[in-house]
Amino acid sequence: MTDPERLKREAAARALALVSDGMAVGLGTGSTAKHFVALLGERVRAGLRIVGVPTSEETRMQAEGEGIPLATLDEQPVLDLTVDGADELDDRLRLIKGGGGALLREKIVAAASRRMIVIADGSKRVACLGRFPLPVEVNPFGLEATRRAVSAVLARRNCPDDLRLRSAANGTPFVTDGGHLILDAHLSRIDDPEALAADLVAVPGVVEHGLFLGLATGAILATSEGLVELG
Ligand code: ABF
Repeated sequence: MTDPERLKREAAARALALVSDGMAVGLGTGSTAKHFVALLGERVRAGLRIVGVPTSEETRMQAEGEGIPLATLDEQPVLDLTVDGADELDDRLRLIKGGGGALLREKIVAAASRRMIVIADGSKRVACLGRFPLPVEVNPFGLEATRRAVSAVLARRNCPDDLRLRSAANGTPFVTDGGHLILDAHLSRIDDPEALAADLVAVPGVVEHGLFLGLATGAILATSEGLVELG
């Protein structure tokens, strides 16, 4: 296993210690969450009784393959714990998520969870959010009008107007599990995440954005010097 993968697995293994019998657990998406789901699968096969709620179709397929009992969020609307990755986090546990395109379900699941623990390697920790492009999930209807409205928000917040429609590997627009598109905002830094988040959700065509504010309750970061826990 490469060094970054080993660090991600260490963070995932620490998060696994937070899971106990009878819990409803939100299952994140991405390469770090994938380690968590794999380790959780081992525990389930050894007798742990939990129910998982996946945050993406990709995670649902992995969890099914691991033999983890699954429920929908409608069947299990309150979760004890969600464990998920992040693209960036700051020391106030504010996050950018959505690089993998699963931000909408990830945010709905996080908001339905009593605890939301971020697992990541230490490189994801930043002093100021925004180096990672901020995903803005939009309805395909009226894409150009929505793009202009999001640009106007960025101008008002003194951010660069660099919005790029995300493409899939085959060059066609990337489509989320919910059938939406993603505009990635290349901002370099976000000085006031709360204000930007409020402005973005006020745009009618915006379905969600990748700023997760006040949702994470803790973070487990694996660094070459060992595990760092926040929150
Ligand atoms: C998901 O996976 C996303 O919200 C985030 O974009 C990404 C992090 O992926 P990785 O763990 O592969 O860096 O949690």
